[in-house]
Amino acid sequence: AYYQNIFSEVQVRPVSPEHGIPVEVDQRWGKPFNSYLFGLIGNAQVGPIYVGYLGALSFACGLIAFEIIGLNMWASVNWDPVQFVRQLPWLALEPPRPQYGLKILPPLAEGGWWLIAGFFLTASVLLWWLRLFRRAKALGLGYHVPWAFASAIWLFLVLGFIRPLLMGSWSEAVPFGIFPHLDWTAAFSLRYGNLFYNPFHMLSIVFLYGSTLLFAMHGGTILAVSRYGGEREIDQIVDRGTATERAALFWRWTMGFNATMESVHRWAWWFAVLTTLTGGIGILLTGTVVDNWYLWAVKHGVAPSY
Ligand code: BPH
Ligand code: BPH
Ligand code: U10
Repeated sequence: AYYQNIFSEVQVRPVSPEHGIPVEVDQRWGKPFNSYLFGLIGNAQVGPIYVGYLGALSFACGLIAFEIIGLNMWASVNWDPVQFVRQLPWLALEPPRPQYGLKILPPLAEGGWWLIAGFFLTASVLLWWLRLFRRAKALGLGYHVPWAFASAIWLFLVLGFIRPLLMGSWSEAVPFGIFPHLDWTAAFSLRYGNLFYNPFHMLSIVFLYGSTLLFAMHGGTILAVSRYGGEREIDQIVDRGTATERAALFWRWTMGFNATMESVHRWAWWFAVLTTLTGGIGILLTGTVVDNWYLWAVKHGVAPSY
């Protein structure tokens, strides 16, 4: 094959679109078309997309949550369209105040809408997880992607559901809104004595930054050996070629040890998964088991106690 990259690639544009392997229940939707721009960043063929009842339900629930949040924000500026756009980043849909505790349905304007939106958003995300699982199964894949997403959902549920349950109040949960959720994050850290001293926050940071480090290393490595066919990573796992050899040697020479064409993907998967897994543990412990991370750190000799 000729050496091809984003600049020299020949875009495949079949007259009749490629439909992939047959599936038992076929609910693919949309008339496929070719796009030059998509061809530059990936496959030129766009669609069909698999809808199915899980996808349709997930999208419907997501849309309901999105609408409830948006309409509440709009109502908060007296339905003024200009102010809605101007103040959008500051607008919020807040959870119920503490006096409502875990009440299922407080007045709509006092957190009721927040609970309804949260319900539909959670349903949407869980349905999306089922969809990932079912699509992976239909294609005969492993379940690595759905399990990785499950790790993200774990943190999502801890922040918005599990921890508020343990604390006995929905008011503990995160508001919907751009800056409001950032304010919540900062306030949370301050309230519990600086999250930097939470060892699970530390771990989560290690894995988050580690993920970007690994992504940069691996993306760079593969691009650098693509002239030897390195981007055909799977071929290179099964039948190690000069691209893998050089990639491995590069890292062995640079830092004394190296991964393999397969294991580097396991490194990446675990780093990403552990980011939200450890993060969720850290949040769950905050306010339930530990009330002040700074004092905790002093007590355990992590922070100095002058
Ligand atoms: O499918 C996915 O990715 C493409 C899954 C996903 C994942 C996955 C998936 O497989 C994995 C492995 C991860 N995320 C992993 C991670 C990391 C941890 C391991 C972690 C860092 C992380 N994800 C974080 C995040 C974050 C944050 C907060 O940091 C966000 C916001 C996300 N991930 C988001 C996502 C989604 C892109 C996707 C995903 N991660 C899950 C999609 C999902 O659950 O969808 C449910 C909702 C819908 C289907 C509908 C939503 C509706 C729209 C918001 C509104 C539509 C508007 C409409 C079109 C306008 C028209 C109406 C108007 C005219 C009125
Ligand atoms: O897990 C964590 O901590 C243990 C989170 C986190 C946090 C948190 C977390 O909850 C909080 C409260 C803070 N950080 C607070 C702070 C302090 C105040 C701002 C400050 C000290 C700080 N964090 C600092 C830092 C720093 C630096 C350099 O200063 C770093 C690097 C970090 N924090 C890093 C991190 C991460 C390790 C971790 C964290 N802080 C966040 C990990 C992460 O990826 O979180 C995002 C992912 C999710 C929330 C999962 C969402 C998955 C959903 C299923 C997606 C659904 C999408 C859906 C389709 C959307 C549709 C919406 C529409 C319908 C509207
Ligand atoms: C990828 C990939 C791919 C691969 C891969 C990888 C991405 C598909 C197939 C790589 C990925 C992995 C291996 C996965 C794991 C990676 C991570 C988790 C990312 C994070 C990595 C780390 C945390 C590891 C960090 C380790 C480092 C940086 C190496 C540490 C090593 C050193 C500090 C030694 C540095 C060596 C130097 C400077 C040169 C040699 C020096 C010595 C041996 C020391 C002694 C020196 C002398 C005797 C010389 C004299 C000294 C002089 C003259 C200086 C004197 C100065 C004085 C002040 C006295 O996609 O493909 O493969 O593997």
